[in-house]
This record gives sequence, structure tokens and C-alpha cells, in this order.
Amino acid sequence: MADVSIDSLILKLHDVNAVKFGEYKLKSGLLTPIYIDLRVLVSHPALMNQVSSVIYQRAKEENLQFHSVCGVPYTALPLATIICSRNELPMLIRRKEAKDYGTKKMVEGSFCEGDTCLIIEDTVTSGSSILETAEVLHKEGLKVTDAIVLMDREQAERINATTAQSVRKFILDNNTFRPKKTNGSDAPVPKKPCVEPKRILSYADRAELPKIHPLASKLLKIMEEKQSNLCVSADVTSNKELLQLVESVGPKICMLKTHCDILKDFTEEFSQKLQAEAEEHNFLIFEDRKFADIGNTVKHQYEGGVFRISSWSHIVNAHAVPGPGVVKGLSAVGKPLGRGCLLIAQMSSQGSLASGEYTQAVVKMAEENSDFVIGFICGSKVTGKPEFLHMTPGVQIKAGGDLMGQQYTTPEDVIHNKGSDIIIVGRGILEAPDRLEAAEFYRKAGWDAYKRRLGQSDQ
Ligand code: 5BU
Repeated sequence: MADVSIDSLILKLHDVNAVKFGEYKLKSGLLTPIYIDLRVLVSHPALMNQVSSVIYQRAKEENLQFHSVCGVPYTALPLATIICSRNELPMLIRRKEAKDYGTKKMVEGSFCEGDTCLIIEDTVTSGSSILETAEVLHKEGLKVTDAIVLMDREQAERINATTAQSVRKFILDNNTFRPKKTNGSDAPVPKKPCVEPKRILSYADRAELPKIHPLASKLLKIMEEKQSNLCVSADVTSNKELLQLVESVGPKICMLKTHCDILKDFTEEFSQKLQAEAEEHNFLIFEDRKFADIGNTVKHQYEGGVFRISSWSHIVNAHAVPGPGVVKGLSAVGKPLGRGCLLIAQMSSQGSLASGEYTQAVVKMAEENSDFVIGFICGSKVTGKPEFLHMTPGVQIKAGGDLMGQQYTTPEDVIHNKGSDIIIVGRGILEAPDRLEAAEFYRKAGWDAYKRRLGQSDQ
């Protein structure tokens, strides 16, 4: 790699208006002698190469040890690409937003748990975007100990001179950044070949995790025992039909999802019969109530009214829109009963607003309330924490949707490609000529996809 003269680089950055000298007003109102905006770099390939070289040189001078490189999206992404391509280093891509329901992981690329990833960033002011990237990588099991930053805006803003010499100084002095909030050790990690692929835990392994919620553990054990990751969505409108359905498909499912408010004749006696069926056929009941009010109100909705949901449903779900109060309210009722809650991190319907930063905030809320929240309704795996269960509605063997925004994906896609744990199937089974046969078909499809995920595809 050719040595890059910092002075000539600064002048070139200046030529393309990536660095401007003068008097600029910042958002904070302060005046600064330097203005930096490296987004224009992509239009100047030679300069891109030079900037990439400076960054990589710095990593070498610091003798940083890492297995892979990740550029903070978006400006540093092409810089990381050049560095990795030229030096034949593995790269990882951090997704900035899990925009669609179907979006997969937050980090693309191959890596082993415990690998160290070097972050590349173009400019930094507070370091928040580096920390955000470090947190996403960390959630996936990666260590982040260092980040290389081309320019530190705060340093630039503090200097009084308007000469290239000063810019040179902060490029050279201030561009190794240590994220503080990760759990990774600051000590250099010896580079080791990645021999073991990241081990995917089985449902049975996860049932035994020390931090697992007892209800999640119970469900995982049922799944393993019945070789079923199928939840049937019992969207029927009478008690009789629901009980008939359960008697038939009970042996095939790990969980039954209900909408008690679409039943025209719900009674307490019916809820008792449903519980007896759940006992007999060894499945859990999940009332898809989607609570979304302040804590005090959801507490009443969960415990009381006509349905007395907490008395018969092992699991309920909630929107995170109201904030953590919704979980607190539900937890006040459900936790003493050993119940659990799923947070809706993504929805299967077209145009859903539950995506990107919202989804990430939901994950955070779940992590902060893991004594009651056992997992998510989502389209794909939203957290690397194996204690949480991922459950996905909008599943049918045929692609497409309905006329009211529902979007379907296949069991293979949900379980194998997107890393979810449970398929929730409604009309795919309910509208089949033989519901039992259809349930067995989906059970097998979901289980085969899970086996493929574990790398046991020949089974
Ligand atoms: P379907 O017949 O397989 O389309 O039924 C899907 C069920 O899952 C239905 O009861 C919905 O209310 C439920 N659902 C969903 O489809 N998508 C979501 O994002 C959530 C729930 Br949350």
C-alpha cells in the first residue's frame, strides 16, 4: 500500500469541499474554523483510496488485532469495503435499519462468537454512532475494542488555527477511539483463525440456559419433546369450533394462539375446557390481545372484564408504544401467576411502522424486563440473546398475502433463513380441507427448517 501524505490528502479533501476553512456556525451556535463533511468522498475514487489507506495505516501503527472490519453506515461503509478488499480482510455489514418485516439479521457476514471487529468511522463528534454500531455487533456476540476515526469533529472545533498543519495534527493524534460501553476487554485480542462456526443452540440447550424464564424454558422443552415449532392461530368464532380444532391439532402444536374477543360465546367454562386441552396435549396458550395502553389500564384488561385473560392464558403480547409502563402493568398481574409476555417488535402487515429504531427500542425494553418478557413477535431474529423466543405470524406455504395487508412467508424462510423460533399459522391450516393433515404438514415443514438451521439437514 502506498504511503499517503497527510498534507496532500488534506488539501485534496479541501479541494472537494469535504473540509472547509473559514468561520462556520455549528448547530450548538458555536463558531468553528473548520467544517468537515466527508459524504462527498464517494464521488472521488482516488481520494477514497487515499483516505482508506490512512485509516488502515493507523490500524497497523497501533498494532490493532481484529478478525473483521465494520464501517459505520453509511459514509464509512465504502471505506471499510476498500480496506477489506485491498487487504483481504473479512468485512461485516451492520444494517442500519431492519426496515421490512422480512429483514434478516442486523449484522451481515460470517463470524464466530467472540471474534473481534474493528470499527471504521469517517468523522466523529460525540462517538454515539460508533457506540451504536458497537452495541449492535456486541449483541451478535462480537467484541469491539477499537474504532479508527479519520476526523474528530470536536477536536477540530476546538482548534483555533485554520491551517492544514492543525488538521494534520488531529488526524494523526486523535483517530483511535475506544468505545467504552462494550463489554469487550481493552486488551488486544490475539488474532485466531475462525475454526468453529458460531454454534447454534438447540431448543433443548436453550431450555437449560441459566437466565431463561421458566415459562420460556417450559415452551422450549415442549417444542423439543413434540418436535414442533408450530403455533396454530385459532381464529374461529365459536367455542365449539375452537375446542374441536384443539382436539384435532393439539398433538401437533407447541402453542395455541387465540383471539378471545372474536368468540361469540366465550364463557369461563370454555376457558377451563381450553386449559384442560392444553394440559392433555401439552401446549401453551397465547392470547394475542396486543395490549397497548397505560400500565393501570392494561392491568385491568389483563386480569378482569369478561375474559379474565390472565386466568387461562400462559402468554400474552403487548405493543411497546406506551413505553415500559405497559409491561409493568401486565407484569403486576402476570408475574405472580408465572405468566409471560411477548413484545411486538415487528408486524407481518404491509406498511407496518414497527421497524428500524422502533424494533431496536422494543428489544431494549424486553431486555430490561426479562423477568416477564420472554420474547418477541417479529419477522426475523431481533436479538442474539438465546433466552428470548422469536415467534412469527404471517406464515403460509404459498407466498403472497390477503387483500387486507397480510404478508406471508414460508416456514423455511422464517425458521431457517430468518432465525425465528416459532411459526404461527392461521388460515394456512384453518382453510385447508383437512386441518389435521395441514397442521402435520406445517409442523414437519417448521421442524425440518429448524433441523437445517442446526446443520442437520439430512434428517
Ligand atoms: P393468518 O390466517 O395465518 O394470516 O393469521 C395470522 C394471525 O396472526 C392472526 O390471528 C393475526 O391477528 C395474527 N398476527 C399477524 O398476522 N401479524 C402480526 O404481526 C401479529 C399478529 Br402481532
